[in-house]
Amino acid sequence: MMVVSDSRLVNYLIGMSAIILFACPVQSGVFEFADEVHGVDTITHPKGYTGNGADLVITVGISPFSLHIDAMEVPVQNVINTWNRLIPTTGNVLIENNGMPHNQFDFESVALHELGHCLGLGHPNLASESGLSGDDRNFTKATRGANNNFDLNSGIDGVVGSSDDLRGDDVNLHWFHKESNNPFMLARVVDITTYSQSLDDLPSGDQFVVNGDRVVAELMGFKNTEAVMQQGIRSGETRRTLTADDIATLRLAMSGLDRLAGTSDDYTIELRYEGITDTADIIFEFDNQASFAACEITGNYIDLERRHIVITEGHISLNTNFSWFFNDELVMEPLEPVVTISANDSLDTVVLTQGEDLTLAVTLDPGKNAGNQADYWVKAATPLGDFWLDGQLQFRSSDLPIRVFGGALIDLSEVVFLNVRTTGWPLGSYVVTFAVDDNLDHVFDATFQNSVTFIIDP
Ligand SMILES: [Ca+2]
Ligand SMILES: [Ca+2]
Ligand SMILES: [Ca+2]
Ligand SMILES: [Ca+2]
Repeated sequence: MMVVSDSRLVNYLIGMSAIILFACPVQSGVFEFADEVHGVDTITHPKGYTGNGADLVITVGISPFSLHIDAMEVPVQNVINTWNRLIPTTGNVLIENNGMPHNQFDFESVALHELGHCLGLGHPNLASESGLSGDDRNFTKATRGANNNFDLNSGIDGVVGSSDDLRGDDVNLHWFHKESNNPFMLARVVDITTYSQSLDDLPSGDQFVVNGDRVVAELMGFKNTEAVMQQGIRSGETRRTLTADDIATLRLAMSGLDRLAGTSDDYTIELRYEGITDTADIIFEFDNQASFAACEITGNYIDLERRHIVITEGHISLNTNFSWFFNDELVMEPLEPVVTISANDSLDTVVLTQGEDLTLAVTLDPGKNAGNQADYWVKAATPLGDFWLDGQLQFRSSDLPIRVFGGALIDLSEVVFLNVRTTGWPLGSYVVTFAVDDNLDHVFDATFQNSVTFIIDP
């Protein structure tokens, strides 16, 4: 096994304007170790990957020699959960009303970024390791190319890092979605059939690869959104959830040596919190070995010819000479969707006298499926057979399912869909079911459902 000649120190430095920069000779959309030396299409994998399909477990701990040990425990667990979930978000940059003081730096946001480096992800932007300054650091990650200089022209829109940038002979390092060149959207399949580094694969009209910078995001219609791996965070700001770009890069790695998803060399990743220890795969430590925050990694080639490197060690250093904010709220796992249906405000069986009023209502907490496309259904099994609520909220008798609605799963606090007098209703038992699916295919799956029974007595 060949040892990669250099380790990488990925800094998060601070500029005079209080803008933090994640620095170092690295590169995500871009992978660590992707450069002229190791190959621009080098893919770097988390510790433990051998080239065979596996469910990797990567342990994460807090050094017993660190300062701020107690305060770090909650946010370190939060960032572990965030990387485990791989949920793409927009609007992830919070500057106002985020529960932290303006003059402090959010440890959780910085920890999320540094942990990404320890998994093999580099900066999608040129960043401070380019030696450039100011806004030039926000151009999309590339090598200098044949003229040995960065060619930096922000194009007609004047926005650095967007699709009209003119980059001369610079060689792109950023993996992009071939169809969209949009780092804020996640393709269903992520591998080399859908993602590329070659400018020839850009959508027609695009000049260069877009990176997940916040100004570019705004230009593309996504407010307050920035890739977590983008270098640069301000005091008083939080960035605690991932974007599509962060996830796409990791998923590309997870497609394995053949760079194709769905084959036998694919792997999954589970980060596991080990508590206070100095023997985990990745260690957090306030040891003042970084000017602000940095992840030091070393790697081994597992496939030199196909340019695959695996991280062997990750150490995240932080500096105590800054005022840090430690989130003390453990982020709960988003749960499965919860649906309820009630009859006259009761979730249990209700007995009514014929002619009495009946109110049926539903609630939906979409949980981790929020925003996913789904079929919605309401079915009533009655003494006269099955009825289905249709798109006009009318019950129709049908032996085949009829859908209420198809679209995104959203939070419904309480929606009353029937409020009637039961005069003349047949006596007997009625079971009404509210169901949502984990898909939108017009087929009644009832992935998540709840029923209520009411009985009409004389
Ligand atoms: Ca531009
Ligand atoms: Ca150049
Ligand atoms: Ca594969
Ligand atoms: Ca369905």
